[in-house]
Amino acid sequence: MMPTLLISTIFSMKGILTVIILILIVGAGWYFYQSTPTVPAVPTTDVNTEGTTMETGTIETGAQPGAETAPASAPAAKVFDLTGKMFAFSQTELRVKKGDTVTVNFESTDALHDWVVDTFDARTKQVKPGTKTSVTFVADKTGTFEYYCSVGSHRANGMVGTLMVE
Ligand SMILES: [Cu+2]
Repeated sequence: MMPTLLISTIFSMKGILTVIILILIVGAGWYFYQSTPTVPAVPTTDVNTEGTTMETGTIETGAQPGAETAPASAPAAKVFDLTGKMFAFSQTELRVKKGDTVTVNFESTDALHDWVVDTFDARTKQVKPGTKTSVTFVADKTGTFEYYCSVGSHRANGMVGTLMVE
């Protein structure tokens, strides 16, 4: 009789002790949870508003080579209509801004020609007169790049032009 009573008393005390410990753990956890400081998660935005005016008057902002921030102006879609003949393009200079999506619509007026810029891996099909072709690419580098006709010796004969990415 006595041993049974003793054992049940010990068990019941253990139970009370367990409950107290649990309350302490939960309470401590709640305290730490409440006192955790809130981390501000708002990223700072560094907008480059620096603008320069180029001689043409059409350039609103200068491209920043190697800059980490995006250009102040949004990239635009630029479309050029060019024709080609022996041995020249109808336009010998194209100007765009870095990041622009450039589309060149090309047509030959005499023989087989195409329009190529190696740096941007931009290349139209070689087309005969009466067939239109086009190529679209993103001018993602600033600089001056030669475009040319890759048919025969047309390039060597001066069928070239300059793409300026500013
Ligand atoms: Cu050609």
